[in-house]
Amino acid sequence: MMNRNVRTLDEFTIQQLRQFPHATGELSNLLRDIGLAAKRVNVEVNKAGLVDILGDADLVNVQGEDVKKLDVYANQQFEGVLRHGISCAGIGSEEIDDYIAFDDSVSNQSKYVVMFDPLDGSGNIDVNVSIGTIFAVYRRVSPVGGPVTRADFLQPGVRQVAAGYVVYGSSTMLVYATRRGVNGFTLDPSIGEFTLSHPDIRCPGQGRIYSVNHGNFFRYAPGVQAYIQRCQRKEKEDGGPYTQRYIGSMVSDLHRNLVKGGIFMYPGTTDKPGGKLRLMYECNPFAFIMEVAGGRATDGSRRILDIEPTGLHQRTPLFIGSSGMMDELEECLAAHPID
Ligand code: AHM
Ligand code: MG
Repeated sequence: MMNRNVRTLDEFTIQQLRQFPHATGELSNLLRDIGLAAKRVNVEVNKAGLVDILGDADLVNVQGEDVKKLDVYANQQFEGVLRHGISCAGIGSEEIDDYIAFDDSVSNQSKYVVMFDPLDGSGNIDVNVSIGTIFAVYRRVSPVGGPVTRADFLQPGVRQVAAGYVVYGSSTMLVYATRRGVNGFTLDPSIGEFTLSHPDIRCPGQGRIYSVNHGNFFRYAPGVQAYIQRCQRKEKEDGGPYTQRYIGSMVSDLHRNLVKGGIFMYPGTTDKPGGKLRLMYECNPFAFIMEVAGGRATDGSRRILDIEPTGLHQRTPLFIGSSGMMDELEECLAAHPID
């Protein structure tokens, strides 16, 4: 018997919509489109070990990195559903050099643009580690009716209307945030629908997990090193050392820390002061989700969501997580200022 108390992603977004008499339903449509692409990607991710889709596609993306075949597939799925849907006027993607204006009579009527990383953590595909999709939704600033422009994409993260991620893991989940809250949906394979499993996710104010690539320790700024050591030197009366957890797949690391409490750091290093992660489709969406859930996100000095972007693919250091741990980090950074 179906449990009729379980709400699907569609039912949930439509219920939310009904609370706003003037809402057009465009955002619900958009989320449904994203959910559909995620289901298609999920099917391929799950059989990646079985079929020849696994492996390098002999292509290099705009960042000069190897692209796996599944990245290409995921990008095509997300681009396809958004292009053929009626709720998105254009996209930006980790896999595409410039933004794409769909520029047809239907898409030009839409008020939203979407930026996404179709398959983050793709270096982990070959070894069966959870990977994910990350997306950010903005209301365009150019007039509805015409093609979108660069300015529609280069908006600070604080202007996001919604943001979310999909984690293709032991079960597949879609988590999205609007200003009203963060909600998580688990894919129920028996009906092929995302169903509400984690309503109103709040990030615990104080966590005990820190996530960082420890191999880069000697390349981090002294304040970051001091914070890592502070995590390791926690006294017994404070519960002992914090636990270090780093999957190396941002969506999985951040999903865990969001639910359990924790801090995730991808700092700048001496050789890469801007860090690795991309502002527009990795850091901003997670910063938005984390803030709505009660946490914080900075680049070490600025709130991530306030950064004025200059390029679609720009990088930024990232510190994100439980507000209490962010406070501790900031004490350490302040005690070791960089001249
Ligand atoms: P990608 O976009 O090329 O997949 O890289 C992003 C990933 C994140 O998921 C993860 O947090 C980070 O790279 C790990 O980097 P590192 O191996 O340098 O610690
Ligand atoms: Mg990525």
